Amino acid sequence: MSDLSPPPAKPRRALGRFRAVIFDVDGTLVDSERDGHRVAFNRAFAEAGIPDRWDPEEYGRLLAVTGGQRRIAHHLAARGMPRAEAASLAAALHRRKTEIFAEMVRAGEIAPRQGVPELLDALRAHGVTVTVATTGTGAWVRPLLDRLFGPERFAVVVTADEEPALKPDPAAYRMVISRLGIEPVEAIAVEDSANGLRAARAAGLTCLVVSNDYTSGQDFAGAAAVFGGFGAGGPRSERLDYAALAAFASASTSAA
Ligand code: XBP
Ligand code: MG
Repeated sequence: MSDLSPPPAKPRRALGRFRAVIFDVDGTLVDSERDGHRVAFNRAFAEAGIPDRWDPEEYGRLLAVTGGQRRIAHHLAARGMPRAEAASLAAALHRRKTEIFAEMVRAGEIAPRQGVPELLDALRAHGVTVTVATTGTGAWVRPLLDRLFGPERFAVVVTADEEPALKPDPAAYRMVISRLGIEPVEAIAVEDSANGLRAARAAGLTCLVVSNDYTSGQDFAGAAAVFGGFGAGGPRSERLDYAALAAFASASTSAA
């Protein structure tokens, strides 16, 4: 599952011209930001005797800065701390935040987005290779994926540990593609945010966006399609389930 493991066999074309689906984690596979990461950041601040607390609105604005450590450093610098001091305090706070969040994962406090387990099960049943490209930290990403979706569910997992250039940089997507031994046009990315969409597009991928409360007002120009959630039950254009994904893949394969 790590990038040190042998590369997986080249995925077959199980979804039209596509050989793999690459999922983002935060906000896409899991509902992790408002009641997860935000809470862990605030606990780390409290433990360190720092008075700052991020409420849901402020945290929503801070999500424009990807990566927890960069987010803290940006916040500290914006409230006047010298940059070098902000960077080193951010590193220490983020180490503790990562431990706290990993503990929340172990305690079962982070849930998949509704409809995601069903989509992953259907992709497995149809033999589609699924992978992950995230800017999150490996220490919590890997236990979270194992706990919620089962061990070995994803053929490749690239986190900030393997690729420190964070989204909107395309590096994490490029690493997944290269490890699969496929071309960018052969993969579909599933993202929740404009930063993630930019990363996927810059890597040359087709990108579907499934927005959430924090991201639904963002600019998704360049997305192949935008959905409001996962699962069946709503109008086809509003929810992403396996049938919608297969219909998209088939239409996009005949158009190519
Ligand atoms: C997620 C992030 C992460 C998380 C916090 O963005 O930017 O920083 O908010 O996790 P994406 P860490 O969904 O685009 O990957 O504290 O581990 O960075
Ligand atoms: Mg995301």
